[in-house]
Amino acid sequence: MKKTMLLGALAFAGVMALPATSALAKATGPVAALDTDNDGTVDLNEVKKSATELFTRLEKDSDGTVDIKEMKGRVSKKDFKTADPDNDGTLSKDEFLVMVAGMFKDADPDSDGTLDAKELASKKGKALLRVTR
Ligand SMILES: [Ca+2]
Ligand SMILES: [Ca+2]
Ligand SMILES: [Ca+2]
Repeated sequence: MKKTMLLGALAFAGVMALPATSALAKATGPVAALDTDNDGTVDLNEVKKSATELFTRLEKDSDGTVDIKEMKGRVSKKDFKTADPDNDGTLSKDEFLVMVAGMFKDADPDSDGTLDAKELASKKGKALLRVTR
């Protein structure tokens, strides 16, 4: 009985492993796009990884910072200002990631450190996605 269950579990694991490596990944949407460890939720590390890639993409002139123009309306003027404590009109990668972490917290009302599909679909979740990918 035990052996059968183990074999069943192994077969199941094999089936589960397939979609993850194929182009037809199980879920679509923002969670699936960001969920690199495939646990069904998005944590701050996953968001930061994607946000870092976005920062590099936005940073057209490669001077190590993004200005509000390079942000292309992804954040409001007010939020940009808040994220720029040294007021030099640009966000360094550190400033950018601090902003992203703050928005992650805002988007996580149950404070469990992860965002599920519902949290990402909220207003604050969407705001976070705009600076994440
Ligand atoms: Ca995850
Ligand atoms: Ca700055
Ligand atoms: Ca949460």
